[in-house]
Amino acid sequence: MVFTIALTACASDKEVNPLHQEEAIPVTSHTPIYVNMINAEGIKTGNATLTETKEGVKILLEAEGLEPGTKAIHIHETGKCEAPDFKSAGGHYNPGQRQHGFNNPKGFHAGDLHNIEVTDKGTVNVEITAPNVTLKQGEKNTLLDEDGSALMIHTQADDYKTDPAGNAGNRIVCGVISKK
Ligand SMILES: [Cu+2]
Repeated sequence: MVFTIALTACASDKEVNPLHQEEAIPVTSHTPIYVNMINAEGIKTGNATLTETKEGVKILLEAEGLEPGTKAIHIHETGKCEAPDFKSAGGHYNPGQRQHGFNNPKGFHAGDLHNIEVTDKGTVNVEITAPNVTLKQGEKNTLLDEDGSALMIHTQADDYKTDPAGNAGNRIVCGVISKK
């Protein structure tokens, strides 16, 4: 019975969850976004689950079949992953019109993220928090704008400084972030 009530509340845009009313968190932001990650051959190589939290958007990323080492990962501006080069995803998501890089005085992009480590087995299994974006539609920094956005892994590490893309090399894995 309690479960039924919770489901009903989730269907509404404006209701808060009756089970946690003191927190008054909008129910829509609880809906996770599931992302298929595809490689340059267009084959699924992993997945990501994005969840709205108080700290920002939490990204749980799992992937395999990658070259070991430190890799850049960013959120790009367009939710379109056309293999092999993924240029279709555009530049970094940057609603604040800043330059690239955490160590750039004119930085950084909302879509900038910290590098990830791919294991010797070619796998990655990480939790990343993107503090400057949201899944709430209608906000200036939402990942779910009209054309969505994309989660992108590169061949090399991000130097956190070089505009516009941190010298991160080619785009190798891409996943569309969108409402459906
Ligand atoms: Cu990138």
